[in-house]
Amino acid sequence: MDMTLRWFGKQYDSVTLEQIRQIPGVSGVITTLYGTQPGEVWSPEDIRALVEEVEASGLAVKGIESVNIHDAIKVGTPDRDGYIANYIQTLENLGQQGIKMVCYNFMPVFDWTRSDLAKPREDGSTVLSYDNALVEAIDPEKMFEALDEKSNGYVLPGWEPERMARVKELFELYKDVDEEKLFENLVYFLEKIMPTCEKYGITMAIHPDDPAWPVFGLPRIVTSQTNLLRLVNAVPSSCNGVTLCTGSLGSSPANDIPAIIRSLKGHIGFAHVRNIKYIGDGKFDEAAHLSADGSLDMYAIMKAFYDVGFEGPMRPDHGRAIWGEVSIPGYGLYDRALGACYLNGLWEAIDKASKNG
Ligand SMILES: [Mn+2]
Repeated sequence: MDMTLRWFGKQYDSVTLEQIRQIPGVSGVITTLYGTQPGEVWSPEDIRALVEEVEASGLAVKGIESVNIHDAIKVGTPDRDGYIANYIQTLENLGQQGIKMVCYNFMPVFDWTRSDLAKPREDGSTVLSYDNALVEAIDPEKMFEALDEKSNGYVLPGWEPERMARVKELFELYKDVDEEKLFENLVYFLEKIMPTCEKYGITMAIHPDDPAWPVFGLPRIVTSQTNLLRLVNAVPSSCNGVTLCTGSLGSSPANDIPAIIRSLKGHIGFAHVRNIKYIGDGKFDEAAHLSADGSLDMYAIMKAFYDVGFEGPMRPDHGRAIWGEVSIPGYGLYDRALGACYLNGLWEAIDKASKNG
C-alpha cells in the first residue's frame, strides 16, 4: 500500500504540495490535468510539466485521477473510434512519463451525486450527504446549480460547467443506452486500449458508480461485487483493474466491502478509503475516517487490503470540513490528513501483528 493524497493542481486546489509533503507517510499525489476536456489528447509537455512540478516538492505522481471518457465512447456513437484513438495517445504520453495507474469512471451524464455538500454535524463540522428522495425530486438540469451554489467557488471534479451546460443534450444522447449496451461499450473501449496499457504497465482502475444505484433513470453498471467481477473477467488483462472506493460501494449496505476486496484480489489498482454513516434507506452522510464515526469497519477493510497483498496507491477519500477550512467540498487538507494518519496507523498495526503473530 502506498499512501497518497488527491491534488487538483495549483490553480484549482486550496491545498498545496508543500502541505501534502508534511503529512507523515504520504509520498505522492494522485492528480490530473484538470483543465482538459474529455476526448482531448494530453500533450507530453503538459504531462511533463505536471510531473516536474510535483517532483520539485519532493513528492511523486502515483497515478492519474482521472482521464475522463468522452460520451461518444460511453454511448457508442459512430465517432467513438476517433475518441478512443485520442485516449490511446494520452495513455502513450502518460506511459512515457512513467505513469502506472489511471482512474476513470463510466457513469452516464453525472459523476458522483450528492444532495448536500455542507451538511452540519453535531461536532460543528460539515460533510457531503446523500438523500435519494431529495435527489430524485430535483430536475436533473437543476442539479448542477444546486451543487454549484455550495461549492465554495471551486470547480467540482466531475461537475465541470462546460459539461453541465449540455445536460439536456446528454440525456437525449443516452436515451437508448441501457445497462447491457453501456457494458458492451465499456468492454469495446477496454479491448482497444489494453495493448497500450500493457506496453507501459498502466493499470486502468475503474471507479465505482456513486451512489451504487441508478440515479435519474440512467444506467449504472459498476455497483456491486457481481458486476465488478463480471467486468474484470470480461477483459482478462493485468491492466484491467478496479478503483476500490469504499464510500461509493459502501453507499449500498448490501455491499460487504471487505468481502468485495478479497474477491477482487489481483484486480485492485487503486484504493479510495473513507467512511460513511447510513441514516436511512437511500440516505447517508459522509463521516470521519474512524470506524466509530460511521457505519463501515475500517479495520476490517484495511485488513482485507493487507491480506490480498495490495501494493498500489491508496488515498484517504473525502473528509469533513473542519477547523474553519474552506476548500473544494470533501477535499480539505485537515480531515484528509487525519484520515491518512489513521489509515497508516491501522496498516502498521495489521502489519506488525501479522509479522509478530
Ligand atoms: Mn472514490
